[in-house]
Amino acid sequence: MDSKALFERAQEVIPGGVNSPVRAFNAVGGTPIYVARGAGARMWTVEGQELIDFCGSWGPLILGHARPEVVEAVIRAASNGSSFGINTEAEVEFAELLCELIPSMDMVRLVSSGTEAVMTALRLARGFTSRRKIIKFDGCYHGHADYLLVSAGSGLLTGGMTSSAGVSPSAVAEVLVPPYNDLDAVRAIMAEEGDDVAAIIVEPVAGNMGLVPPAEGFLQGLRDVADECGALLIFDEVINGFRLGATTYGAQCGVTPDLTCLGKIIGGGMPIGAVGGREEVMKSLAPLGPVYQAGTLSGNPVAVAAGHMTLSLLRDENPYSAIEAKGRRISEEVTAAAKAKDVAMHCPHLGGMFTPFFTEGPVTDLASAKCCDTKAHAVFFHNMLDRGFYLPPSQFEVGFVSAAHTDDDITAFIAAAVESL
Ligand code: KE4
Repeated sequence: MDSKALFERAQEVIPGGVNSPVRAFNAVGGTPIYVARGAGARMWTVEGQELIDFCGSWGPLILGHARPEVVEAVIRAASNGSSFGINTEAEVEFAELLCELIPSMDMVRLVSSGTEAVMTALRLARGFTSRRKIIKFDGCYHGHADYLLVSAGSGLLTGGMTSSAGVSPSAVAEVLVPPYNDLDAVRAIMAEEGDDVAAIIVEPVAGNMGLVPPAEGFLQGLRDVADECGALLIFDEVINGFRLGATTYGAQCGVTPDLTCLGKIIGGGMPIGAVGGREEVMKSLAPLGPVYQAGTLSGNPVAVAAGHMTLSLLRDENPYSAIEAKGRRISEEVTAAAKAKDVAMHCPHLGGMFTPFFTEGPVTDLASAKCCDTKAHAVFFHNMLDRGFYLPPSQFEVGFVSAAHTDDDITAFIAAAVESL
């Protein structure tokens, strides 16, 4: 059955035909693809079209699809039982590995998604500080918990929404939303409400309005203002974690958060999330402390096996400088090609993360991201897809180079991008 027929069938039984809105191709138009299998940097659609994948399942697949060692670890774990709902040695070893690789992480709680990790972190912050307010940034996306669906990025921004139906005004009344990279706006909020702000949560490198790195001094400024007001600083590293090195972005940039949320890469493609940080804060979590949190499949042995193998390979193989070099090539050569063809597009990168922004100006926050010509992006997306390259189907997401992409893949990508502009 081809993608078109599958999508028609899917829409009969799944809302919008998808299990996550961004997969519906609404931002780029056309029928969404259906994938039959993946291997390394490639995926094959149900029609048999070979695609070089630069979405990487929205980030988890930094080692590429079906990395043999990860597959074997999953098979080995699953053959011993998929879930027990009671403790295993594997989850202890994985928690120890996370705390070994992330200096700011004294303790960690495993969950099953990035959304769960963020929900837990914010409940922890409110419980630990006995405060109610949260600061999150315009255009950052932290999963789909009610109170975070306010001026969020990713699928909401892609769909032109800034919040969601079904979210009660009271749920978001205590969420304050300054522009990303605007430290003065944060200080102004803190001057008014600082004594009731439980936490500032931020994507240290924003990835849900496209790639928007922190301005010089922004993260340290957040650390300082959080300390001045007694609020916690939470780094949502669901995208950033293990992206630029075998640790967190916080560890690499030298700004230490109180809590870090993880997901994506740490599960190696399996459902996993984690929240960890200062022991004093983490010990507020049940059953030790008064902040409740739970999960049937938390610390699931199959997901933990995939994550442990993935992080071990990243630590031992250290593919990051090779990934960065490939990301740099894409950024420099695609941006140069757009300039040469007088196309209003530039393609910043950070490590293996990149976004082709269809706008003249720099993108430093949500307002500037919204200047992008999403129609031009959609044309580029399909031109690339027709040439066998799969990018995230949204202007407000990030493309990912993996350890599985070869130099030839990058050369071919750039050639196709030049033709597609
Ligand atoms: P999940 O609940 O989807 O595992 O994680 C939520 C989340 C939290 N924090 C950040 C910084 C995130 O980027 C995400 C999820 N990312 C999106 C894509 N940018 C997931 C794709 C989708 O929603 O289908």
